[in-house]
Amino acid sequence: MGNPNFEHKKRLMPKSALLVRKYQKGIRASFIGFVIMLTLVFILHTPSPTHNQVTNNNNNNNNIPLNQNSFGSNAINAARLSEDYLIPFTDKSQGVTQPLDDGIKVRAAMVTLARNSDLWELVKTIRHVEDRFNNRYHYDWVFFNDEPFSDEFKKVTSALISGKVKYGVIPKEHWSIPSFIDLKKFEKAKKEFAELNVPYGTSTPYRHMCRYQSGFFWQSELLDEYEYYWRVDTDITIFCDIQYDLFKFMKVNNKKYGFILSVSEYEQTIRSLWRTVKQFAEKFPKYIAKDNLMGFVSDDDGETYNMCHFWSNFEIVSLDFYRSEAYRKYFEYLDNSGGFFYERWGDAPVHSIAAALLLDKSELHFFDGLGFHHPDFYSCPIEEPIRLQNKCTCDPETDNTWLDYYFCTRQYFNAAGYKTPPGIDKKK
Ligand SMILES: Nc1nc2c(ncn2[C@@H]2O[C@H](COP(=O)(O)OP(=O)(O)OP(=O)(O)O)[C@@H](O)[C@H]2O)c(=O)[nH]1
Ligand SMILES: [Mg+2]
Repeated sequence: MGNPNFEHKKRLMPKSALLVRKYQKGIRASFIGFVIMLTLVFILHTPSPTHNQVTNNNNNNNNIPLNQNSFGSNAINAARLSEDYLIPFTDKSQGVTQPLDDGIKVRAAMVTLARNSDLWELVKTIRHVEDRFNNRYHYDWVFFNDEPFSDEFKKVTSALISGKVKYGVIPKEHWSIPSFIDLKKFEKAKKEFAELNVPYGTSTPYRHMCRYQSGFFWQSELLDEYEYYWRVDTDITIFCDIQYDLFKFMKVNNKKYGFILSVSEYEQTIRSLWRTVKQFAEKFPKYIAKDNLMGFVSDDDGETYNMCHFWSNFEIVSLDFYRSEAYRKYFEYLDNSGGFFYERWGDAPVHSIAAALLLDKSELHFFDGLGFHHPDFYSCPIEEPIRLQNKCTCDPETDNTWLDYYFCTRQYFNAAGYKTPPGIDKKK
């Protein structure tokens, strides 16, 4: 007779429990094995801490590791590898490719010229650029000012930016009236501009700004470590997700000058600019590129300027282009003529004429699919599937890109020999 209690338990136990008891050892061993296997799988698939840390600090070398684990980067790559990923018609007609993120960045930075008083307008701009682009890449951002930046400016901007931030004070000689300027002639010019109601025609700081953007910012040692820059003005908006690295794009496609909008210049402000450019070209023909883009800036093969220029409040440029002997000589020549002061030459026509004449036309690029605004004009991608894919928030009705009056993007496409997208004729 056995133990009555045991007998009782035995009766109450289900059959499965009896089986568990029978194979207890084997089950325990399999369970431990399973746990060990799970732990190994987990360890092998977790990136090492050193891999995670590579990004934010940084960026003095050519091949800079990009944090693939940073927000969105892998997701964007996955989306872009899918067959459904669309690139704008204009990228196809310009024959460019959008690079995939491979963990390697180029040496590049956003650059902003700003006053302390621009801070609260600028913070919105920084958010646009960070949210739509830089939160995945963590590129540096360099600020310049003709006065020291306030502590508040530095504190607020650096809190918003995901890369390294630098603040530079512009040397006096880059932001003052040079000794070769005849002050009486300068005052007379400003009076005349006041009568003509030329925008910023009487402003001296505005002239310093245009001259600085034309010939000096790229000389700053704060930019020595970079190969490309994106000019971000304080008063711009980006409307779409930018799903690729714009700087790497420049490099892999061998581009030196990238723009988004192109417009006509106010003729009064540059009365003698083309004459001066022609003198420069006659004196230094070796700097004029053989396969240049003269057709963008002139309708009569160089005789006169047609006022077309790239709107420089958005430009992504190879700094080596500005640092080149050709561009330095060009700027020096223009500057010595005094036109930045006696007239009111803008950096936009100065940059654009240089890009059109000193570069090979294949080295320029029209950016599409980004969505951009600077008062008072908009770039909003013409193709709806692109706007939806890139989560654009601009109203397509506002787009000025393809208007054939005052705007010059069609001129650019014609001069460069690229096909324009279907549908632009509705935009006349
Ligand atoms: N530090 C400094 N920055 C300036 C000065 N003037 C303009 N800037 C900056 O230079 C950039 C271009 O200046 P804007 O005043 O916007 O010139 P603009 O775009 O030709 O003119 P708007 O059509 O009025 O916007 C902006 O990022 C300004 O914040 C100045 O006197 N000092
Ligand atoms: Mg502006």
